[in-house]
Amino acid sequence: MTVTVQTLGRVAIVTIDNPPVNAASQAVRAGLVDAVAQTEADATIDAVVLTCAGRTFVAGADVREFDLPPVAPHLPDVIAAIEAASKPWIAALHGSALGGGLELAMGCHHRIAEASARMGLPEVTLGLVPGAGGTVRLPRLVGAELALTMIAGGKPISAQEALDAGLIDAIAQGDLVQKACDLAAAGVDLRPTLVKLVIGKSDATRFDRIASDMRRKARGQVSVPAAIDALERGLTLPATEALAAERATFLSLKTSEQARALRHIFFAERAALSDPRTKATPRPIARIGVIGGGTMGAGIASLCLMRGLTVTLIERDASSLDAGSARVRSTLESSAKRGLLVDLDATFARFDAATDDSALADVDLVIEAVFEEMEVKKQVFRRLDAVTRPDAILATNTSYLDVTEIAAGLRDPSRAIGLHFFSPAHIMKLLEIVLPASVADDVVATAARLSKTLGKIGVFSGVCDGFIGNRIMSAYRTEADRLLIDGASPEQVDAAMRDYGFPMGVFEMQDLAGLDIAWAMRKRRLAQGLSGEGDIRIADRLCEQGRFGRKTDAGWYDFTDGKATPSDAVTAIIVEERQAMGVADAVFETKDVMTRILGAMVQEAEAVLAEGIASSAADIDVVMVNGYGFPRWKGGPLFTVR
Ligand code: T1G
Repeated sequence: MTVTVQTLGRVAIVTIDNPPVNAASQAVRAGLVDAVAQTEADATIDAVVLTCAGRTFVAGADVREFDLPPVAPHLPDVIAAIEAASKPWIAALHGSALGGGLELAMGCHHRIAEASARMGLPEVTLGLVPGAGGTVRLPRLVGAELALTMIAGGKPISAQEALDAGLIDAIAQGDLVQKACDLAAAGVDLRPTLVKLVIGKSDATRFDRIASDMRRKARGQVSVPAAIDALERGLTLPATEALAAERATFLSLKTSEQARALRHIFFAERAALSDPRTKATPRPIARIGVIGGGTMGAGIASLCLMRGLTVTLIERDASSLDAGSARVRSTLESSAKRGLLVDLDATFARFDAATDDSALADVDLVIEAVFEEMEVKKQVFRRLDAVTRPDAILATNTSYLDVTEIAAGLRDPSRAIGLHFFSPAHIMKLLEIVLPASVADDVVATAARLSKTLGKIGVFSGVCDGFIGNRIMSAYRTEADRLLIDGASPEQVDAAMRDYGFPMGVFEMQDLAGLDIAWAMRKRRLAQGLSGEGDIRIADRLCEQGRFGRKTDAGWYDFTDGKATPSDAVTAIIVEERQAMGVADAVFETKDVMTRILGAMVQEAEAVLAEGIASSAADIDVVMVNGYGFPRWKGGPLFTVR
């Protein structure tokens, strides 16, 4: 049974039990309609508590139903039945009350939550708007401005924020359901939520300013402006009219291309680590060693500390160690300032640093983040082989080197794996888990569980030059250079990519990251006999002139007071290279830019798939969306062609 009704004195307890997240499936909705009828007919019941079994309150409508025609009873009707009940309903919230789950709770007459509960309307992240009254009831409970940021931003708020705003009536100290029953037994009123709204002139002005800012930031996305429009109707129209308009918008967006793309990514992210080897028993991981306290090493160390692990940082000498430790401390301090870290002292207590490898004698896993040079990495792995426990896992953070070759020097290569973090490691969600042929099944299972522990979106990759993401990025970056030779300008390419939905274009990105870093990488790769990135030397020539990007006020663009402008010097170099390659000047259509860029991405992605480097097209979409700025609401490069 997905919905059961028990009684405690004169209080009915309605429990939803639909694992894993109590999604409001058709069975749940039908069960709730029956529960309303049953409690209304029972003269011994004065009030109702609505709760959920398992780890969370209703986490939303059942997204798996969205590709099917809606089946009655529909959630808005279930909520209306609860709201119209003659006996007060109290929602008892734990875990995440999201989307339709929060809408269901707002249809109840009162709400009480556990301190750790979170509440939100994330529909815009799925290309939708709230479809069961969220844009009408939420502003009536928390006010227009917070409703706007919650609905258009899609991010949940904490129980304390909800209490302060009036979304919930109390935070339960102790047993949640018992507290809710006590509240019910003490007598609560049938408080309506669809009350008339009055918005003051100054509030309306603030609202309009925030709304226009959110519309601008959501450029290219359909759901955010639609959600703001729905909220504006919720604030101005009679509730019934606004509810009907909201539902119509939700139903029309549900079948939209962007909603389909966002559902694809939602499920793809959760299906990514489904390799059969993850069924092996993972090794326990509590103590991590990190070799190298540079940007990546310090970021990885900070991430592991923030996620509750114990970390030993190793550097080659005292000054590098001090610098690395300082990077870790400043990352943790800034995370604490942003409320991302609760107990700074306790976190620091789990951190130590040493220059002697013997400090790694008892770690469960080591991640090396040293210089991207094969011999350097092999030497580090040889050192680790000598000092770590035989069952300790050795991971390399290399972004493109051959993990099989790095592992080959070990007495037991089966304990080696690649963990390719993206900078900044404590923020970027993507983790490429690179699997050499020698890796043991339980090491694969351990890496998959570590990815979850670290809050990452993990994707398995085979061993090749650049794995999945860097290999595809290298292909479209080469195509972007070819576009310049064929007549496009850097600003044309960047503008086209931004219009498509990338946060910035490929040349702007290089100016931000620093052309010298990629230049050094290209020279190192050539020195190691690895392939270059095509035969076009425009970027090399910019570097030879010291044009490294923003940091030198000149790169693909000239920078004046931080503002980028097209550069005549760059244009001259492009023309020279174009002529040297015998290409006549061509006028380039912006629409052709993305055709070529996407084409190069898809071609390389298909090769990555065909070679078995990625285990599915969906995995490639997850990598490109979460690590390389591919617009999420497009679903990923391969989703666009399938
Ligand atoms: N519907 C169906 N399945 C869902 C689901 C949902 N809403 N949410 C999660 N799952 C599955 C998920 O696919 C995975 O399945 C398992 O549950 C665990 O998820 C009408 C229109 C709640 C914070 O957007 O944010 O309501 O892989 O790995 O890390 O206005 O799940 O095990 O087979 O993410 O602990 C709005 C989406 C829907 C919330 C838990 N709600 N979910 O995170 O577990 S639209 C959402 C989450 C809506 C109304 C509108 C998270 C979580 P499997 P998980 P987690």
